[in-house]
Amino acid sequence: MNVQNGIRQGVSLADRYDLTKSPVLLNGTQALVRLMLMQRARDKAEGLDTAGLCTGYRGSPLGAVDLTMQKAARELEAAQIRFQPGLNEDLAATAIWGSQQAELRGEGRHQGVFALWYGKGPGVDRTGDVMRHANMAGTSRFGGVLMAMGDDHTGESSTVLHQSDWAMVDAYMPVVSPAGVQEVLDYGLYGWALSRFSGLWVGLKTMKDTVEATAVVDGNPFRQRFVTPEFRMPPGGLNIRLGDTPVAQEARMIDFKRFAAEAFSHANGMDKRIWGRPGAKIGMVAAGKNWLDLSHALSLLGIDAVEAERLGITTYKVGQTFPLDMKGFHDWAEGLETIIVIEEKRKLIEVQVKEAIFDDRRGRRVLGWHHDRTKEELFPTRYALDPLMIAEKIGGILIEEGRGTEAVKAGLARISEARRADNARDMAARLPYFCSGCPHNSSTKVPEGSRAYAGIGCHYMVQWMDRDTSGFTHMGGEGANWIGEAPFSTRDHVFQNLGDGTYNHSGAQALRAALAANVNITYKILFNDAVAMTGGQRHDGALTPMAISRQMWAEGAQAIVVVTDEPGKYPSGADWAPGVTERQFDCTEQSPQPSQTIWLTTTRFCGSGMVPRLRRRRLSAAQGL
Ligand SMILES: Cc1ncc(C[n+]2csc(CCOP(=O)(O)OP(=O)(O)O)c2C)c(N)n1
Repeated sequence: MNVQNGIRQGVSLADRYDLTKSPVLLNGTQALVRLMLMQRARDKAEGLDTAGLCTGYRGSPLGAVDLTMQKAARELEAAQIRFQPGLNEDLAATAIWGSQQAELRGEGRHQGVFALWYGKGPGVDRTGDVMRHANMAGTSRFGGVLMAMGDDHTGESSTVLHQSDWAMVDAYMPVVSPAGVQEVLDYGLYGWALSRFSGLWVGLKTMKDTVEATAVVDGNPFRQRFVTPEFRMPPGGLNIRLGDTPVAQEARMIDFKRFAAEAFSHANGMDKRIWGRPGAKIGMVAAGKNWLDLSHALSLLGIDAVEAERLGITTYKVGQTFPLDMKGFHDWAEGLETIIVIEEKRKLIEVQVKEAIFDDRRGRRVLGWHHDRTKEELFPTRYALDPLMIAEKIGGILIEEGRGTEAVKAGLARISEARRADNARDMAARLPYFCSGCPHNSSTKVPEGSRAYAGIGCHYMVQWMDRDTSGFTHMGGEGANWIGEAPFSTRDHVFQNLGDGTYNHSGAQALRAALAANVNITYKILFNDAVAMTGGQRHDGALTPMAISRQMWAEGAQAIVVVTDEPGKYPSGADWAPGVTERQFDCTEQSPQPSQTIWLTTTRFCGSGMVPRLRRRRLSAAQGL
């Protein structure tokens, strides 16, 4: 780097994908792009002809992966990396499974394909079937699979509070948990190395705190060297193969792959003692975002590395949260009397720590969700943790343990004073609403006496407007709930709103189910020509109102009405399904059709979910769902 008069010369935004430049400024999503480029560079340097595939589906906190990958198309292409937006998450994962099969039959163009899947937590959930199958089948030797799961622990931008770690565990996938942008790079490269070695898909946990963050990072692709552990491989190894059987796959998974992942973590020191030394009595364990929280909490209590050592405290940063490197953990925990696990949401590290020391009969205590003696809740499983709360809990434990120094007490007093002062009042609060001019403003109105269901998309917001709309389903279930409700309801008809992006992702299937069950429902397919809420992406494939009408007609919809803000917008020869009628926008009219009607509301304007953020907690439901 050239420095003149204290000013760095030659720094440009283009550096972020230039592997000859480091350090670089990256946000977490850009780091995923650079990560792929770095993997290719490492392979090339090893003389390996590999290629890359990135596919998945948008959703916060990974809503902009597709847009970011598309912007980097030139760099990716030059590195033999393909970006392919998925139609939905599970089909994208199936494509990733395919990428691991490319060399199986001697037809491969490369020696391996390293692959990156991305998706929001609910997208992980719907992908469960593929994850299990594909992880059982395995990865290719010079390929490897990373699954970047976008987790929203506080439901800020989601219809549900979610955590994907356990979905990964359920499919026997190792999980790595970066604590920021640097570790998205470091753990990402580790993840592919692990995936190649163990034959497993690897989960890369991302959260808004770690991926919607920007940092100056060391972007040198060769910064890490991975060690291959001594491991007794079964005949045929652990990677994907032809002619496999489900029984053999399960045995390979249980007897070898899981242990290979543990051995790989140990050999590469993924979990580390950070502060303190052997002989310490109190140990604190955390990973990812909670590691950042813990570091902050300790600083609030006036504890730094020197003070920790003096107090007999040691901290342990876990990089691979599953499977936990048991040997590494035992080495660190030797001599400890009290182990505190700071972990939000459903406990993953805590249960493994308890398993690790269950038989050792040394009376070591583990405090996590609950205090072991008082049974009082320490680190709740609901919602999330924050540094203040952690500091309060840890400060209390240190006092109990006779290590409550003046600095710790002063830290606690400052926190309690700050809480009393209520010095962080909300400056503004308002519920999110549609962008001005948004078509959903009028298209979500219902006739008097009717009621509607919402779904996933911007129109979810109508639930807190005066629109007689309450209740919703997950993405792609829209209207299927009425199949179960209708036979037991005194109401004979409902409206169901369905965004065009959701229709494309999976909603068409729910429509088919409603038609097959012959329930009385009017779908309003809200065509705004964008997947608005996640950033206004174009639809994958060619989706037009005409095509939807033909699809629905072929499925057997009884009537299809095009409701538009501009009558006559479509030319007389437009390729509508037979019998389609067009009418001007008035969604408060009673549907003239008896049942199973599709209203296709089509408009031109979409502001793509650009609701201003005034107050994140209240507004975020409108941001990305
Ligand atoms: C399974 C799943 N994947 C992704 C998301 C993230 N997500 C929330 S809203 C949305 C866009 C929906 O687009 P569309 O149906 O066209 O509605 P619009 O926002 O345009 O009104 C997406 C992808 C999600 N909620 N669930």
